[in-house]
Amino acid sequence: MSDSCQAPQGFLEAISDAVGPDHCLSDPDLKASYELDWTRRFGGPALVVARPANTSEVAKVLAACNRFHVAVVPQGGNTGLVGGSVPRHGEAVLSVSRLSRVLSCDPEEGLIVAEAGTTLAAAQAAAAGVHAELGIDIAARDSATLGGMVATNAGGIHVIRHGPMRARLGGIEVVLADGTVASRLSGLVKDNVGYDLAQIMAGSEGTLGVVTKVVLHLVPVPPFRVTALIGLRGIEHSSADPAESVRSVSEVAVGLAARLRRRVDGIDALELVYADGMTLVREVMSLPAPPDPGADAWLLVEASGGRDPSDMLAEAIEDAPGVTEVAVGDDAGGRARLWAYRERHTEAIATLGVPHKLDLTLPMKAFAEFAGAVRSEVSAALRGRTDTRVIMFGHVGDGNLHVNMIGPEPEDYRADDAVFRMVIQRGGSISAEHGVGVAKLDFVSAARSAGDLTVMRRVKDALDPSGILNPGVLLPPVG
Ligand code: 2HG
Ligand code: ZN
Repeated sequence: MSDSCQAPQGFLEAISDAVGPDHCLSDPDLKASYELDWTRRFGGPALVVARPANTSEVAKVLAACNRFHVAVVPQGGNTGLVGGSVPRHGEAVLSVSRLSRVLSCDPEEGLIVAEAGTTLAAAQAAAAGVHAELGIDIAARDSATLGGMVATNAGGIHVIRHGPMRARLGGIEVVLADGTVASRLSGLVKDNVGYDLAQIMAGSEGTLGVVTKVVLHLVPVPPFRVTALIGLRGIEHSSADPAESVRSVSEVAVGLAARLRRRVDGIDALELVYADGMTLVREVMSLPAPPDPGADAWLLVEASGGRDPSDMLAEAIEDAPGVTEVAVGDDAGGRARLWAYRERHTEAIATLGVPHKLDLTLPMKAFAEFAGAVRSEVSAALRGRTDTRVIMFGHVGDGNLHVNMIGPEPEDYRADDAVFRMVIQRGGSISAEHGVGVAKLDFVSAARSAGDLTVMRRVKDALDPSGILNPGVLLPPVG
């Protein structure tokens, strides 16, 4: 296996023959944007970047990598946050960015078929053209690609209503390590003929094959959609101790989220931001004051359906413990203005430095206690280092909290490990929606049973016997 930037003789010619010389990039300047991930924490030199235009070119690239034993990293929009889609040690990069066509969008069948490099935003626009939606949405929609979203089983803001990417999948086309094309694109909802190819690939992080086409289920555009941003203050503890005040307002948020789900039909999103993140986002993005600018946290709720959910929402929010002020958006512009406070967190945090991003799920009963305890555990792990900023936000409706830390060096894992241990102790997940990549490799064995890992390894060995596909990602080394 080649693991340096020295290509085996004849390999670059084979790639150039497969994709054409213009799309076989070996110039360092041309390769640069494929070599570093979005966070700037992960990356390394690529042996070559291959940019195939279609499935048969993908098959040729993979067959060449297999023949020459060259490791290959599949890459979509390079918006991954765990180092799973960038080279580490001189692997080849296979970018699907040129596979970007929407092939069909059929509201009668309720299906969209698109190539893997299609951005989420482009697929959403195609769906909107037939008065439909995808039922999945993430802040990185303009760059994230459908293939990458399948590979990471991306989640996002509508998971509580429509599930993560694997729940949206109606079919797939994938190229295996040896160039074999496996395709199941019928999109039939009932189709029980054996193993489910799409589900095997969802969440496999480029270790089993390269996704080339994706079939997704559509949902109709609801006639009514309302978003509310709700200011919250902690009520059960004094706010003298910052950890207790985070915990207290988190308890309020978890309680309100549960109440809204009980009382309001058609909840699409339940998102949470805290005061420190709100202050940062407002400063960096020059956003106006939110409702109750002095609140400890804000819950963003969105609901939609065949009837206007405004009254139901107002009744559920009224008199709810800890609620201070509310702003409502019921048209596209008004909703977008409220979403900006939540969605622009990632960009705002990136202006502070290279973040450590921990994407976690907690059981609901552990969410508030965990959020209150994170900062002291991080500080203990870093032995009192005081220049670390911890900013949390996330999808409180499904227990998914994003813990961002700025301060520790990129390769300093002490705080990451401490937080992962906290999550495992509380029965949570170390990867909610971003995947494992290289960032969480050390915790996979703690997060999965031995038998589970054996199945994963055997599937990997069967589909990629030479181990050329994204080695070092998702599966921890044996032993
Ligand atoms: C989001 O929810 C994304 O906006 C990114 O999952 C999370 O930046 C992050 O930590
Ligand atoms: Zn998220």
